[in-house]
Amino acid sequence: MEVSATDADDDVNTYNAAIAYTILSQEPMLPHNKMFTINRDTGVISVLTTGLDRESFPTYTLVVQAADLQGEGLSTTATAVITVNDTNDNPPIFNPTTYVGLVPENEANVVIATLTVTDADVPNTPAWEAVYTVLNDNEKQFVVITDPVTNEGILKTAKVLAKLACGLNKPNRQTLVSHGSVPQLFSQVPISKIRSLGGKLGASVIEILGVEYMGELTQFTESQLQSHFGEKNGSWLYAMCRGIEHDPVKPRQIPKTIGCSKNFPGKTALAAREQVKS
Ligand SMILES: [Ca+2]
Ligand SMILES: [Ca+2]
Ligand SMILES: [Ca+2]
Repeated sequence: MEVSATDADDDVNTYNAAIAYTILSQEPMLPHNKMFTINRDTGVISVLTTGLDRESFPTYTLVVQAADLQGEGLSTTATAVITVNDTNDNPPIFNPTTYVGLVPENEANVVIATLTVTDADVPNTPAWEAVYTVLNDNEKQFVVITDPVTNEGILKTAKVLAKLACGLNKPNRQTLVSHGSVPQLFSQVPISKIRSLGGKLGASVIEILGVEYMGELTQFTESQLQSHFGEKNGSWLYAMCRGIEHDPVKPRQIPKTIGCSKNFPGKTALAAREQVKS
């Protein structure tokens, strides 16, 4: 930052216009009373010492003096307000550090616990937003998504596999799928049975790659899949066919419309009002 002052006096033959800058006061005077310095001749303000901490003191106000006669003459003051920019110098901290949750077996996408962290950096910036990772979940049975508003972590059961497993032997039997059995399971699961592969993307995967079952996708490299279906879809397919899903589960906020209809073709067509009533 640079402050400047002007003086209308003769600056060639006298010191009447020779301005010298000084800092008169600093607010707050913490952690030291001389956090900043000003160049006497140019008015450039710079940081003098370490210790600036946005989390403790986000702004400083300096009263700066400009005096002619090289600092000995007539003077005027100005105010310099300095804002300390945030850096990511605070880790997120779990509070509490232990959570207990209950979940029915074989249920997909069920909220188990809400994890809370605090981070002293500026809210809603990358320095503040938490990304949660489950470290000891080798079978990828759980996902944690970050609530974008509260920064809380929502621990859930993983989606696709669990959902697939609970649909496999409906309605009378349940199926447990361990991560190790994914290759065997996926060798028999048609691509279109996977959530979000039931439509256009799934159809083009089947057509372009000439495959039928989910397990067949493991023969392709991630970049091969990306070259056909785009970076995002490619990576997703690469992970998905191995039973890994990183895709966040988004909380549903707007109720989706539910439609229901029945067709009565040919002979069963309802032609008269009476038929509809019965
Ligand atoms: Ca800090
Ligand atoms: Ca910070
Ligand atoms: Ca942080």
